[in-house]
Amino acid sequence: MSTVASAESSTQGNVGKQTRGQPEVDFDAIVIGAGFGGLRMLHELRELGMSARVIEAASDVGGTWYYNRYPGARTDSEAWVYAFSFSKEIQDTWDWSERYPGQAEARAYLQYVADFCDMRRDIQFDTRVRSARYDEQTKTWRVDTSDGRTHTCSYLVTATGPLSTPYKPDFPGIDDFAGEWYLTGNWPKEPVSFTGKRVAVIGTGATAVQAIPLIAQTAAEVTVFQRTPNYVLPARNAPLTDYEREAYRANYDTIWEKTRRHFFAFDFEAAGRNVADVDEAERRRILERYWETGTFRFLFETFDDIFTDEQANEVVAEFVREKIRAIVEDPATAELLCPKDHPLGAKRPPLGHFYYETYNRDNVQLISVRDNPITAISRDGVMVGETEYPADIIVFATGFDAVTGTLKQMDIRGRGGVSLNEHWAAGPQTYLGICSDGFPNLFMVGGPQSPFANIPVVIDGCVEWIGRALGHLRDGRHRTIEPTPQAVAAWRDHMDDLVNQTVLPRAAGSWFMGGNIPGKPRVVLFYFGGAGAYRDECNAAADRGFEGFSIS
Ligand code: N01
Repeated sequence: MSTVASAESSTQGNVGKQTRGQPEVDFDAIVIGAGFGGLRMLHELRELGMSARVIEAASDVGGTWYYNRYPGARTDSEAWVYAFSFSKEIQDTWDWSERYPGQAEARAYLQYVADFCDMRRDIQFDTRVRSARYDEQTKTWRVDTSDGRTHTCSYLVTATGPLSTPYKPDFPGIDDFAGEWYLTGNWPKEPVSFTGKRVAVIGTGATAVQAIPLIAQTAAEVTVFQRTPNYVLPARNAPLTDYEREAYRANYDTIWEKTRRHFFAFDFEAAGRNVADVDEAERRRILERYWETGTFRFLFETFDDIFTDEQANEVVAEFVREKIRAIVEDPATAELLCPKDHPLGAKRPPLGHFYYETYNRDNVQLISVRDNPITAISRDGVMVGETEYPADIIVFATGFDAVTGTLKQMDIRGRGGVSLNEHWAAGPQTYLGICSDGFPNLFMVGGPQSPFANIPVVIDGCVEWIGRALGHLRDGRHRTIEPTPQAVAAWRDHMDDLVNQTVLPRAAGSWFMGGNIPGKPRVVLFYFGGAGAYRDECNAAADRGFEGFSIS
């Protein structure tokens, strides 16, 4: 394990200098974004002795934890694996207070890391990357930023996160709404008071599932507009004790090794059995046990065929529906909350903190907009056809233009001036989810076609691989790396093969497939072969001399 000591070496720009026979550039690398991905990448670049500038639109580090300040925002990963593994010192000195850290704590952790490693001197805040153009003559990137400046670099790394461009449906009438409205993915810094207010919440994804129980505690009324019910699994949050903190610190080597091998990058074990291997009584005992345990262990440590066998999936899905019917007192509301149109896990299941229990409150009502969609926002509330639901506050918990949205907002142009937008018009084109053909020396951390899994661990693998590629270029005195179109096409086919071995394609509207954004190409946006297998594939390509890449 590396330490942060070597990070003490300065990575100030090379302005006016020519380094290692390369053309004059301001920085070896420019990294876009100062969330988990950007900070981890900056550390890697320092380890390589490269100069770097991180450009961040927000006023501080944090990424998703900077913007998502909505009530109830917290991680769905357990604290000790929602962290960096590169520094034992950070592991030993940072104390997580809860099993699932809240937004403020997750953000404070990233601030702590940035300060511990003295990273801020290499981060330019309050600045947006407007465009980036690859110059074929000099084999460098020119990056234009919102402060009117242009920076040059040899390597451009995007670390913009898969869920960073919030999506708000374009309902007519919003401009005339007399109350307040908020978008969960861009929540104000000042606290929002719901006390005594009539609140409309649109959406029932992971964000709304976290926000609704808290909003309901102070609001006069909460009206939830649900288009698709989700399978909400109990989180079972709790404060962490000193004993627990000592235990995970003492076992970190094993924990990280497990996360690196696990399908979704958690420190979970495989169940070692399928649904059909046990009789009904044993099945129920296992499901009850993991329902009480909380976390996604319910999906991964109960049975191994939940994601691959529709019948097995349905058995477990029905168990969840039984739980919903048992918790929610009004049978009609319970039935509306029961997902029936997609298998369990085909859309990302949220973790709930008394989510279903919240529907037993007198001040909460659920409106299904599946068959009768929201048609407009009126001056006084939300219109569903001719029916008006009065509201003082509307909360849009309507998700993100996931994975590709933020990348496509920047005008990134590769060889021949071709834009990433044009190149990706029918969906992302990458090899390993890290590089795209026609875009030399562009790297993506947590980019499209990399795994959907516990993100810090995915980021770690991507960044290690990028570090390896940069080291290879430097050691071999090479200037550029770029995947071949053949490798990119094969990777896309591989994404389809992998997802088709699972139940995931059965959820038409999933943001995993671009299905939540009108007009977005419906293609699988992630590698669904498992985070461990992904690492192996990436490393194998590197071991074979960066097979699938042109290096010049
Ligand atoms: O977004 P979503 P999210 N009319 O897309 C509904 C991560 N996350 O922000 O399902 C009515 O899941 C939409 O309906 P439908 C996590 O990976 C992580 O909640 O498309 N409704 C859906 O109910 C998660 O999966 C954490 O039919 C409309 C909702 O809006 C991802 O972020 C916490 C509508 C959007 O749900 C996204 O979650 C929170 C319309 N016109 C989130 N348009 C943690 O780990 C959309 N909807 C802590």
